[in-house]
Amino acid sequence: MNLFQAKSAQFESDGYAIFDNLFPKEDFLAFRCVLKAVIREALARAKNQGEEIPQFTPGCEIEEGLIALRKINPSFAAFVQRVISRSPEFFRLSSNPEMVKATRSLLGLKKNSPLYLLSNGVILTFPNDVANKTSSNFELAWHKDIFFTIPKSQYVHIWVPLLYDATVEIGTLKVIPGSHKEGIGKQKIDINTAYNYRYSLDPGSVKEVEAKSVEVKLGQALIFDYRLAHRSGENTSDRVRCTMLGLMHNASNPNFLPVSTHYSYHGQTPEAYFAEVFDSEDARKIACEQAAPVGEPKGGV
Ligand SMILES: O=C(O)CCC(=O)C(=O)O
Repeated sequence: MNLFQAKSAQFESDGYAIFDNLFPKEDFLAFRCVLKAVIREALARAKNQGEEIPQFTPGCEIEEGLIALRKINPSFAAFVQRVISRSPEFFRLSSNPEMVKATRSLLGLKKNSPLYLLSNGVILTFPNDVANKTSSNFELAWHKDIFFTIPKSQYVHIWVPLLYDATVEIGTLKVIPGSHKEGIGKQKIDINTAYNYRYSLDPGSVKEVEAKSVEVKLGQALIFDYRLAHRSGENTSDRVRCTMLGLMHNASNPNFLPVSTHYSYHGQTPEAYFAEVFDSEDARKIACEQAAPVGEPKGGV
């Protein structure tokens, strides 16, 4: 049995598999450097807006600066999360060729079968901050992602630590091994909550005693079946948990349909800008209609 066959057997029985040494060290280093630069940018913005920035140890932008930013205003941490999630350094990690190869093998696909990446983003979870469930602080209850993405699609879920090993203390992912065999499961919808928390598993249907915290080392990738029940662990460390989240859909599946996305501009929309520059009534009309955002991608970016 070769490595991919062994991983596929585990994926089939438990619903997940961990792959080792997928990422070159320099890709993590490049990501870390850019993350620090984005944090410095957010700190400068906060300062320009009159916020008082606490002193922090030089070089400790991630460990101290990011936490300080979130305390000043969660929107600064959200800025960091949104920018780093669209950085070339993150895209390089999220389309790592070895991870793509592993995905094709788990989905039983051929070498060049088309895959479709969706919901790729960086997830930040702040230490001991469970009460603040916002887009810059992920803490999800038991769920499956089936209704968060393309209906009836076949895909894998990818979860990768980006800065440190994902230990129980830093709040690694919890899963229920084998729960993918139950399919969609018993789910509930809550429309009075942020989008990331909308769909969850009925607590009575979750076999909590079978839950397992899956520790994932830096360099490894956790790849799991789209039907696997999973939830966030609690970050009880003093560091920010920073992970890659992404879905890889099998684009050869007959039910697969690519999406069109709507952007939320978190400020002025292009039409409002057009109206400002050209004093256009038509652009102003559209800008007013856009007052409410249409949809959000998973990950809250
Ligand atoms: O990283 C986490 O804490 C949760 C991620 C997750 O469950 C998801 O994206 O579906």
